[in-house]
Amino acid sequence: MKSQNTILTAILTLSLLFGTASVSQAQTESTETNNNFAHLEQPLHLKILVTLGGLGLIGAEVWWFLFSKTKSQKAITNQGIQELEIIVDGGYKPHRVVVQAAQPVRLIFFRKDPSSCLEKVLLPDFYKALDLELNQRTSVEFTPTEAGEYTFHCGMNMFRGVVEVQESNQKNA
Ligand SMILES: [Cu+2]
Repeated sequence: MKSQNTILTAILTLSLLFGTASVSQAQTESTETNNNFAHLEQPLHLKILVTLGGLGLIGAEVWWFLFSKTKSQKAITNQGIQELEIIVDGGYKPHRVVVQAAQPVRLIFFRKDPSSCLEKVLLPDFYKALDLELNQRTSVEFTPTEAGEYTFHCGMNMFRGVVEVQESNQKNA
């Protein structure tokens, strides 16, 4: 429900923005015909600048995705449980968690972000759903049986993280 509302709001905001843009465009055009301000059109270098800015943003985003993928963190085993704290603040930090298979895992979500988007975290592969209280730590425990990559995400699937389960290398430990 909430997600639908958010999407609706986003669409409304966008259409408002476009609406405003076309109105100002129309005004510009009428000014052009009425007065002698012939050069109201934006100069070419400005257009290039805007285009380059956009490309730069796209590049930054791609770079962030590639770079952030390497930002993984290994869980530390404490009394037989692999434990790791994940800060929930504009996403999950770290958003890639490395654990060993066949050993209990405890993830502690520390929510610092008031946005309702992040109030829930779901780990569908482990059948877990958590409600996160603001400025509190909420933990979840599960034991991954097979190596692989398992995603966790917020209620609307906008923010995601990965639990990377590695083949257990200390079976007799
Ligand atoms: Cu969300």
